[in-house]
Amino acid sequence: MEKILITGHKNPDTDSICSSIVMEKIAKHFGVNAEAVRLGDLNKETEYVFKYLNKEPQRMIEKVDDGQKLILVDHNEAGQSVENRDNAEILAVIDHHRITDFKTPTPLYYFAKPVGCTATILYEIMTEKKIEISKEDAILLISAISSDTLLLKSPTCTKEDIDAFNELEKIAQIDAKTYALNMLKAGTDISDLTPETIVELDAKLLEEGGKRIIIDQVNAADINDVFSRKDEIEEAMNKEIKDKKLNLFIFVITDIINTNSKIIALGDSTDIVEKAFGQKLDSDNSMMLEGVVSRKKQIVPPIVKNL
Ligand SMILES: [Mn+2]
Repeated sequence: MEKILITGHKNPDTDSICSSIVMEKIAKHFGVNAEAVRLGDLNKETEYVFKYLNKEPQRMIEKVDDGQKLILVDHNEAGQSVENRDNAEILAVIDHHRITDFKTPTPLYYFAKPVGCTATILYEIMTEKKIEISKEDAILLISAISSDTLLLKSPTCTKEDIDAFNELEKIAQIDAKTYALNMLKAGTDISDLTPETIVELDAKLLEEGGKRIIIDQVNAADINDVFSRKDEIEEAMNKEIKDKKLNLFIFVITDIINTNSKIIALGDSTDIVEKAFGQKLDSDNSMMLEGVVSRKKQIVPPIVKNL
């Protein structure tokens, strides 16, 4: 039987990796010969999950053959998908992102919900279809939900995510909050990364209102763990500004314990940041943003509004 591949997005996060694996189980339940694959290396947070489970992650691929049948999880935008997707056949999408340019020549299954995490949608499908959720499935899903919602504290988190987390905790039979905090902390260790890597780790380019802006976000258990490397990080930011002709580079350090963020802003358009957040940058180019943790909901919108 022809094999169907399941993939999350490029530069995969915990949701893309864990949801692909659980989706494989759901597909097999329906008699589909499916295999979860990944499009990149695991980050340290996701590595923690696999060490905890004493499990090997799925194999990595870069591109697919013409005509390959695919199931996409945790993304739908072509630019985030596997190479050669245009010549593949998409059978299903399970996602929680905006839809801007999605087109297929054939009918497909499309499961989308504006929840905090793809894993929450998978949990709901499994519950509805009465598919047994093993302890390992529960831990994979808890990991994804905790990662995407910053342990249920991000404004992207919904009641559905919280309900799923609580039910999965019972199945996993672990103290899910303690587990998830350790997982998030494992992901904050960037001590062995170069500043050039750090400023590219989770960088998103925004091109709007004639401006080119990069917003990069890193999580920290203590903001000073990262802020103490400010000089070398600023040097790398300035290089990016020059190389990529940026008007603004915003580097966001998010405190996962106290749920606030400190930003460093450089470029010729830092006035946008001051207008967006209604405060002046300190003389060291930084600004504290109390209660701000979500780039998607709390940083991008005020920036775009003030372009
Ligand atoms: Mn996600």
